[in-house]
Amino acid sequence: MVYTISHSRRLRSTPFTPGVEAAGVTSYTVYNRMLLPTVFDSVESDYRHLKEHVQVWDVSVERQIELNGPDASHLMQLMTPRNLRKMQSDQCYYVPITDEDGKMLNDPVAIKHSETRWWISIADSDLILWIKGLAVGRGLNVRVFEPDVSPLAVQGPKAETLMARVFGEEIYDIRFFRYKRLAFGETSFIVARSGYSKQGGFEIYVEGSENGMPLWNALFGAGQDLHVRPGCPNLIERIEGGLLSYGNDMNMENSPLECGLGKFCPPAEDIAHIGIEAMSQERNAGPHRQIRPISVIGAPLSPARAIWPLTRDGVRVGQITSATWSPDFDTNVAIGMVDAGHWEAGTVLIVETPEGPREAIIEETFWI
Ligand code: THG
Repeated sequence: MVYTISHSRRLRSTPFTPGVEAAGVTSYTVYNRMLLPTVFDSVESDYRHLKEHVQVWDVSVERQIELNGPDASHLMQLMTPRNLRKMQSDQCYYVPITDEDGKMLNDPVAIKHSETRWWISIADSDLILWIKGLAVGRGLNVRVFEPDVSPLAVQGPKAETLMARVFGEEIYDIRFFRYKRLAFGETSFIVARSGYSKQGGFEIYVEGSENGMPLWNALFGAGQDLHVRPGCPNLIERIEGGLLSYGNDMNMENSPLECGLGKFCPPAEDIAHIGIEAMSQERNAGPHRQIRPISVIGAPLSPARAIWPLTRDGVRVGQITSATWSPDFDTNVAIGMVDAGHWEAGTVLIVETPEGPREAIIEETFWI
């Protein structure tokens, strides 16, 4: 089956789309109503290259929502169980966003500019509608809008070398999940040490769409000898690393504890956030199910496109939500949600794949 997706204003291109298309993108997905490349060469050769060299990723789909005004910090803390009290104005935090039942609405990265200005770098859900509703409903003095900001990620073991050539030696002083504002030509961008891979790297928050292609061209111009290539979040690498995908591995039926994000939300009764009652009840009782790393035994499987049910003695005990073959670990790697009593490492379950039933083993930790 070969088909294309019709483009229109509703399915947004990005400031880097001309570069992505000239470089020969072969597959896109849609994320926040915008194009997200998923494959350039092949998923496996993109994976190999990501782990050895350096890639430039158009992750404009990580749309920013700006909170701007006197109540910005209050609104930010209202939305997340993560304690923001000690967060500095050069930090980024991975923050679960929960509804009134303590269920996940999104799992963005929050970027703090100041007490009165934040960006929320969202995963794939219409979070801006919830935030605007909260701001209006609570009568908060804050503007909530999507600024013209498009993240470009530089990922891989040679990311530091490439970034230092374009932005200078200050790159080396940026710590994990911290940022600096660095000059680029006549303008400057926020550059954070972060990104949706475990290979290390940076995210550049490109302000002004017109600055997109000049930055793209500068990175490719400076990195020829480093074998720089365009890339994108890689399915194999992100499963090996246990990076969760909202809408795939969890959705608004799941809590942060179920998602294994409890470490980001230690109990803090003095922090008023939406869903706090539900979360403390769940913390006391323990979550009913949890995300686990799972290996699926046998020959290489095609990537999961839908849920694969997990059973034990014929009884449903969970589901695999992401799965693919891992060349480096020589097994099928997967992320799944497993019911309490069945998620202990070493437990053997049966998974129903499109290629038939297979043994599935709960792992202790993700692979990288
Ligand atoms: N970067 C930025 N925005 C994003 C993503 C990103 N928005 C969408 C999506 N990705 C949000 N989801 C995630 C998931 C995982 C991480 C970041 C965003 C992540 N996790 C690390 C981990 O789990 O090892 C580190 C978390 C931490 O220690 O704080 O990086 O990628 N801008």
